[in-house]
Amino acid sequence: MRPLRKFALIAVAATLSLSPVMAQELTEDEVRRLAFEAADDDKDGEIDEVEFTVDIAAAFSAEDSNGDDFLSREELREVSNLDFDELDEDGDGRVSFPEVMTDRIVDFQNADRDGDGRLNLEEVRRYETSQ
Ligand SMILES: [Ca+2]
Ligand SMILES: [Ca+2]
Ligand SMILES: [Ca+2]
Ligand SMILES: [Ca+2]
Repeated sequence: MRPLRKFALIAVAATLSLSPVMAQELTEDEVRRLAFEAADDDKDGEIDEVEFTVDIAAAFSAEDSNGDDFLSREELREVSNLDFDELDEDGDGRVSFPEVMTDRIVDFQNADRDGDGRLNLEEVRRYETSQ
C-alpha cells in the first residue's frame, strides 16, 4: 500500500475521513486537492499560516497514538517519511509539536513563492512535486 504522507506540506487524511482503500484509488493530485480543501478552513482558496498550523496540529494529535503530546520514532514512522532525527532538534528521542512546526514552517515559507504568507493550491503542487 502506498503510504499516505500525512506530514506532507499539507497534512493528508488526518482531517479527512478517507479509508485507505479510497485513498489508494485517488491520484496524488486528487489527494492533494482534498487535503488542501480540508485545510482551507475559511474556503478562500488559500492556506494561511494559522490554517497551516491547525492542519499540522490535527495531524500531530491524530498520530500521537498514546496521547503523551510527543511523537515517538514508531509513531512518526507509521505516517511519515520525515526524518525523525532531523525533527528531534533537542535530541531527547521524541518529537514535540513545536519541533514539528519549526520544520513545517520552513516548508511553508519555501512553498510560498510569491511571499504573501499564504499558499494556494498551485504553490502547494509545485512545491510537493519538486521534492
Ligand atoms: Ca483559507
Ligand atoms: Ca506519543
Ligand atoms: Ca525532541
Ligand atoms: Ca503565496
